[in-house]
Amino acid sequence: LKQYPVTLWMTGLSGAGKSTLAFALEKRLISQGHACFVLDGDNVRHGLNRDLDFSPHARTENIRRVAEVAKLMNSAGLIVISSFISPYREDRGAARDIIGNEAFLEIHISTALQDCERRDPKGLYQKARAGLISDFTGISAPYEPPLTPALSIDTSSSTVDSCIERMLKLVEPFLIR
Ligand code: GGZ
Repeated sequence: LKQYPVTLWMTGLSGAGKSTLAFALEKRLISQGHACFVLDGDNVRHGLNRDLDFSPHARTENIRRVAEVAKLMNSAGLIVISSFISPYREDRGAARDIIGNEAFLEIHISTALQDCERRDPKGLYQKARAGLISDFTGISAPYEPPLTPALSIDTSSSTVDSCIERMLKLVEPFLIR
């Protein structure tokens, strides 16, 4: 074993930078010889969770299934980096209970709504403002920020590299050289 398998649970708005940081961190960990895997909307919502939309109930079920998969991957020895909006505090608490408190590291990607909306990489905020997407997080659906995250990262005021360094420091105690 080259790591104690933990789950880095990233939460934050669409466009906050979760995926960018998740894949950059995965690349760094793999280059150091650590087994890890990113779970995100692209590999989960198109397959396992293709039956789920963005209603509150479906988001809760999305997060529950992701947490169960993360738990399985942790028990297979992998470090998991999960990258979902996971807007509800209660759902993240349930994920923590499933994964295990000692293996759950919550990271708030805290980039402000106005910065996410200014970036709007997929044009989704513009569509949400125009009423073309309903229940859009930050616009017409809630986001409940974590109260006591292990780490809080605002990607509008730091480089990707400096964000990665902070996440590496957090996971460092769980890496075995
Ligand atoms: C929020 C939505 C919505 C609505 C589609 N609300 O920036 P993206 O595009 O690539 O990431 C967002 C993704 C969110 O899926 P999650 O599984 O992370 O959400 S949750 O944890 O709340 O279950 C966004 C896109 O899906 N998207 N419609 N209405 N984001």
